[in-house]
Amino acid sequence: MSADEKGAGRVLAGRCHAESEAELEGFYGKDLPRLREGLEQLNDLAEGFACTEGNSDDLKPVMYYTSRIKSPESLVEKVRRKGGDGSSLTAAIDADVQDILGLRIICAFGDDVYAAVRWIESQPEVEVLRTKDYIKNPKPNGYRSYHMNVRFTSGAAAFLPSCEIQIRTVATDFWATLEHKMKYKKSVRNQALLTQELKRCADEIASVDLDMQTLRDAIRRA
Ligand code: 0O2
Repeated sequence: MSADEKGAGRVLAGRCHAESEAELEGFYGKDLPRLREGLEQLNDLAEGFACTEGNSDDLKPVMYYTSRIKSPESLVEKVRRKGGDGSSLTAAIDADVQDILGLRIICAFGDDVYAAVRWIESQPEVEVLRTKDYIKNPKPNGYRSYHMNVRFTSGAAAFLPSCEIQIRTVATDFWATLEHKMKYKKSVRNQALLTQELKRCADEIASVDLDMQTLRDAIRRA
């Protein structure tokens, strides 16, 4: 992962899963510039929420965010997984791949996650197609995150039927990063034990998140 700090006043933004420029250009070709512009529109959503008023006395609602254009390898794999045919942007759109562009917003506290969701829902150019609340309904492995599939009704990203936004706390992001690594390791020894330990950590992290939220609320009231 590479990280770059954007201009003054912007939140630290990382370009997650950044493939080599040549690889992206080779695969997406003439569509790459508009995908990049679309990614900026997603980044602007994160920036817009980060700049919401009323949080100046506190930790910022967005600690950082990352965004990415899906890597060719991952895109082709997903088209196949969804029963599609071909290896192109068009094939991915036809196969209903919804995360060709992805944004991940990382917040300090659980309440900020839901504030971000409400803020995104209120944006006039955003149509929310689907949400999945893996915070209220964690996956069996312990994964916690709020997912939104959105369509832009105007702007550079509007040519895509859907973009994916994941919003979660910094603690659960730390967990998801490690868990994701295990998923992609072909041969992991003691998989059952690791899975069990990851689940235990996920539950502890969720509990600490709640404690931190309670502490912040108490400090705010004091
Ligand atoms: P990758 O390798 O991250 O790109 P979809 O396949 O998106 O149409 P799905 O699978 O129902 O439909 O979507 P969901 O549940 O919203 O998950 C989408 C993405 O969330 C995944 O993308 C992961 O990035 C992340 N995610 C979901 N479940 C887990 C989990 O258990 N652990 C971790 N670490 N991440 C998870 P991809 O394309 O499946 O994978």
